[in-house]
Amino acid sequence: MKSCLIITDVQNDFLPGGALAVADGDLIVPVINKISPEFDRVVATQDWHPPGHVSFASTHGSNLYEVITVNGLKQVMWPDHCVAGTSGADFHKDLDLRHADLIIRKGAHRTIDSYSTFLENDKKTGTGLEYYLKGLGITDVFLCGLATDYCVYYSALDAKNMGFNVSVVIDACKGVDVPRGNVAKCLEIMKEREIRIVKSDHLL
Ligand code: VGL
Ligand code: ZN
Repeated sequence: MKSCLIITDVQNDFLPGGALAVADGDLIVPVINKISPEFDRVVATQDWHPPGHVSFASTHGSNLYEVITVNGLKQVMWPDHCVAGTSGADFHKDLDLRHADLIIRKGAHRTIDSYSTFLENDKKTGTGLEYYLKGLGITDVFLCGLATDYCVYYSALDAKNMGFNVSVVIDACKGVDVPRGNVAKCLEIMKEREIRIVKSDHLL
């Protein structure tokens, strides 16, 4: 077995005080720092949107958290967040990235969102991460970060479909829970797909 930890979107805009803050999102930072030396490889991701991105309510004049259809895809209307190069898109200042081998940015195309760090929301356009990991002989992918019910969830499903053994380190994740109940629903679906839900102290 060869393992990789994927640290998902631990960025200022998803943390308390940020544009799309996940409640208690900062509490996972020390947990991630503690586990990250335990893996063969570590990848960190950044949500990295251009101004006027398709996922921003402001782009369409829509209400926040409304779901609209754009180019045939359902799209949640988020507040403007993680605009490329802004402080909101920076990693949390205490996130220890000394073990990170690769930083991958996603959602950078104006007309398509990318929750998953493997495939954009059209489920076709790859980010290259699948082949990076397969090229290194990684068999087991562990996911942590933000948000449990969006980027972690869609990344976990894609990783499983791509043939990796997949675990979500549940105490190293926090969800946005939009709409309410979404985190619980996503956890159920992940368990059905044989994605393991593990605790950080089982990895140490
Ligand atoms: C995310 C909503 C919008 C995430 C990204 O990182 O889970 N959620 N963009
Ligand atoms: Zn986003």
